[in-house]
Formats: sequence, C-alpha cells, structure tokens
Amino acid sequence: MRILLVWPRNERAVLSDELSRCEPLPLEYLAGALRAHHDVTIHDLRLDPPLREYAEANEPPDLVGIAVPYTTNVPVSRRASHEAKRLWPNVPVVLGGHHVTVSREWTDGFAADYVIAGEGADPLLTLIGHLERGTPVEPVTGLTPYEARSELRRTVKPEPATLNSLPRPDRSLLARHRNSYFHSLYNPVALVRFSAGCPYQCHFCSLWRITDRRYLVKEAERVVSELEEIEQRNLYVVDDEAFIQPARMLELADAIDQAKLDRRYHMYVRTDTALRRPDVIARWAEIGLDSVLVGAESMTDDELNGYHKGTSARQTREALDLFHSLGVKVRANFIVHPSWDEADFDRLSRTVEELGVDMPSFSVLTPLPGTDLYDEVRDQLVDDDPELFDCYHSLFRTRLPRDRFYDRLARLLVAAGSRGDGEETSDPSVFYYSDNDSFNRMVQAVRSGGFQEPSPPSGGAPLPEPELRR
Ligand code: B12
Ligand code: SF4
Repeated sequence: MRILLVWPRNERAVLSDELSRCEPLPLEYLAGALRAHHDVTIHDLRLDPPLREYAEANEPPDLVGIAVPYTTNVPVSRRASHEAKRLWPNVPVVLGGHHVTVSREWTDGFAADYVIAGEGADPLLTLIGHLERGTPVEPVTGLTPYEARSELRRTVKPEPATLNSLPRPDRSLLARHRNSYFHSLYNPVALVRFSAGCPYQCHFCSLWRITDRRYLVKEAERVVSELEEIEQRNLYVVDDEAFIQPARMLELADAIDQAKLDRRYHMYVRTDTALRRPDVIARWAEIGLDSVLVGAESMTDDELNGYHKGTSARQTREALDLFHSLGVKVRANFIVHPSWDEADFDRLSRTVEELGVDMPSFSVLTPLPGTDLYDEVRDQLVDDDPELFDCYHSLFRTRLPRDRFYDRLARLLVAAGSRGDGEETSDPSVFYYSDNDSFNRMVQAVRSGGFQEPSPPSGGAPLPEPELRR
C-alpha cells in the first residue's frame, strides 16, 4: 500500500516553527513499523509544499494518516484532513497523535474515516489489514471508525512493559530535512526516546495517565544501536522523565561510553530524582548531558502541593546547585497561575534571578485534555477554543486585568531574554530564543493575548478554517 503520513503546520502558534522545529518522531515510529511491507511517505507541512502540490507530482496514496499532535493543532489538522479528502475523495483518512489519544473533544468536523489512539503502529497495521482484505473495521482498543470515536479506548497497559517490542523509528524518510530540525540552541537536533511514561501524578499532566503510571523502557543495547544510526550530535530525549531507574541509567551511560558516542543530550528530569542519585547525573554529565528540563513549576510549597508535584521549593534550589556544580545547564519551567497578582509576578522574576536559572521558561496553568485538572475544571473554562491550549493563554479568569496579565507574562520572557553577564556566548539566556526577530514576535503575540501573525508558508497548510465547536 502507498501510505501518506502528514504532519500539520500551525502558522499561528505562539511558539513558532522558527523558534523550535523538531522532526515528527511519532510518524517516524509509524513508518518504522510499516516500511517493510508498504511504501511510506512522511509529508511535513512545516517544510514540504502544500498537499495539492504533492498530489500533482505523485500517485494517489491508498491511505492518508493525519497527525493531531497537540490540542492547539486541532484546527490545522482538521483543515489538512479536508484537503486530503478533496484531493483524494476515495482514499481513507486516519487520525492519530497525542490529542486524539487523550481526548475526543473537538474531534467533530474532520474529514476522516478512522481514529487511532495510543501507540499507533499495531492499530495502524490492523487497519491496513482490513483495508487490504476489504473487511469492515470494528471498534477495537486503539482503533475505531471515525463515527464511533466517542467509544474509542486507547491501550493503557501495553504488554510487555518494554519499548523494545516497538519497531525502531525510520529516520531515512526525512533525510531531506535533517538539517532543518532544531530546538533552541540545539541545531540541528534529532529526537530520541529511551523510555515512556511516568510514575508520578501531577495534576496538570496527562503523560502518567497514558501509561497508567507505568514506566516503559528500552534496553541499553537497543538504545545504543539506535543512537549509532543518528548523525546529529545534539539529541533531544523526549522521555517524560528520563532518570526514574538509576541502575538502568548507569548501565546505559556505560554502554554509550563504551560505544564512544560523542553526543550532547537535553533531557527531562525531576528535582527529587536528581537529588536522590547525584552520582547518576554526574555520570551523564561525563558522557554528554548538556542541559536538563526541570519542572520547577513554583517556588512555594503550597502551590507545588496544589499541583500534586511531590517536590518542594527547597529541592528545586538544591537540584539547581547540583546541576550547576556538574556544568549541566538548566531549563526550568515555571507555571504562571491565573490567580496571580502583581506581587506574585514580582516574586517569580526575583526567584528566576536568585536561582540563576540558565534558561527559564514559563507556562500559564493550562488544563490540558487528559489531565485530572481538565476533568475538574472543564465546565468552568472561560473559552472553548482548542488553539488556546498552548500554555501562553489563560483559560481561567485572571485576577489581574487580562491585558495586564499578558503584559506581565511577556515581561517575564523579555527579562529572561535579556539576562546574561555580557560575556560572549553562543548560548541563549532564554530557552526559546532566536538570532532573528522570531523571539520578539513571540513576545508580541504573548503580550497581545493572541497568536502569531501568519508568516508566508515555507510549504505549509493554508490558514485554519473558522473554528467548529465540539
Ligand atoms: C518533543 C515535544 C515537543 C517539541 C516538538 C515536537 C515535534 N516533533 O515537533 C516542541 C518543543 C517544539 C513542542 C512544542 C509544544 N508542545 Co510538546 N511535546 C513534545 C514531547 C515531549 C514529545 C513528543 C514525542 O515525540 N513523543 C514520542 C512519540 C513517539 O510519541 P507519541 O506522540 O505518543 O506518538 C505515538 C502515538 O501518538 C501515535 N501517533 C502519533 N501521531 C500519529 C499520526 C497518525 C496518523 C497515527 C495513526 C498515529 C499517530 O503513534 C505514535 C507512535 O506510536 C511531548 C510529550 C510526549 N511524551 O509525547 C510533548 C507534548 C506533545 N507537547 C505538548 C504541548 C502542550 C506543546 C506546546 C503546545 C506547548 C508549549 N508551550 O511547549 C508546543 C506546541 C508547538 C507548536 N508549534 O504547535 C503537550 C500536548 C498536550 C496537548 N493536549 O496538546 C505534550 C503531550 C506534553 C505535555 N505537557 O503534556 N513539543
Ligand atoms: S509533569 Fe513530569 S513528573 Fe509530573 S507526572 Fe508529568 S511527566 Fe511525571
């Protein structure tokens, strides 16, 4: 079968493609599972031409897969599905990705025939089997006809509890864009996954619910052989929490060391995980851990408890000291609470300075679908537009006047961006930085409480259609 997998482009995203554009790893995983028996194309609308140009130059596909990677991307993914149906009216369209894995909200109005939830490879192979045999697709775990999507269940407990059983991602299909994928100071960058899931239960996070708090791992030998296939030196490890199993991480570090892989890693880690085993972080610093993303979230224990974070403000300070002593840069993310007043914003600015966070980033508390927070507050949200679930908008009433709230948020970014000791350095002092105007445009969008002014597409899908409600 000819299978076309499409990654959408959100030209209005506050965090624009000019500030971070990473390879569509989820589609590379699917391609890895399909490629032995099928002819797979990945079409990245952030870099490739619009679908109509693809259609002019290529044979029609037998199946189109449209990714819905974020809730914010619902409108552009919906638009891409309509474009695919217009170009190839008789070709089935299947949706998949994080948003449809965790939620059925806003899934009306797509031009789709099937929906897949959870790890996509097995359900996609099942679907292809039905299409090849001409047998009807009955709703099963992880796959359903589009009309029956409200019944869709994802696989919550994949068996066996290892990522080794998944095919490795096929990176060859996007060789043409390899040097166009970057993330902050990591340019070019490749995305890798060593584990999935998290045993903690943060109130605002959906990731632990996807695996039912289980932690799925890839064995060291397999990780090393995947890394050996990657040319890029910069590696963004997308694990939800990379260091949960210290013994395994030491084993992996040794295996990477023995293989003499010279790489720079950016990884997610909790403060308490790092403090429990500083030796593991030190070992990873030796083999190339360049920066960590820490969910600092707040500097008050009350707020941290409210988020069910399970860490304390003291641990944040101690962990930052640990990382700095090891020469590991820290991107710390702080949650900006809609109930904040001027003094709270002032306090966060001071905290970021005092802690010496290398690269601070800020997220407005957002009830992302698939979280406990979302389930609790769904009916209290002040807006129902999926594009607003980007962590730069407030879906709650703000204590400060809205204009002032967004102005203070923008000021946090500006202050972070202008930090530094004046020394010549190629590293930014804010995580999403740019050496052109992109960061300023992001700040503008945040300050206005709106979105980016769409720039001329470098390929890309057309503007989102007017929003359809759920
Ligand atoms: C890397 C990453 C990024 C990268 C870029 C990713 C990319 N390739 O472009 C960057 C840093 C740019 C980014 C940005 C954002 N991100 Co982000 N990101 C991630 C992260 C950590 C990993 C994604 C990944 O590669 N996962 C690994 C793959 C293999 O897993 P997978 O998605 O589950 O894929 C499988 C299935 O979903 C399915 N599948 C996937 N696609 C498809 C398509 C089809 C057709 C089918 C059939 C199946 C299928 O099969 C896949 C293979 O088994 C996830 C967290 C996570 N664990 O997923 C957050 C995550 C996706 N991001 C999130 C968010 C909120 C954002 C932002 C909106 C906010 C922000 N302020 O950062 C922005 C949006 C940017 C934009 N321009 O629109 C949320 C999404 C929540 C939501 N409901 O929207 C997540 C889940 C993290 C979280 N906080 O909960 N992100
Ligand atoms: S925010 Fe991080 S630590 Fe908390 S549940 Fe999600 S992945 Fe785990």
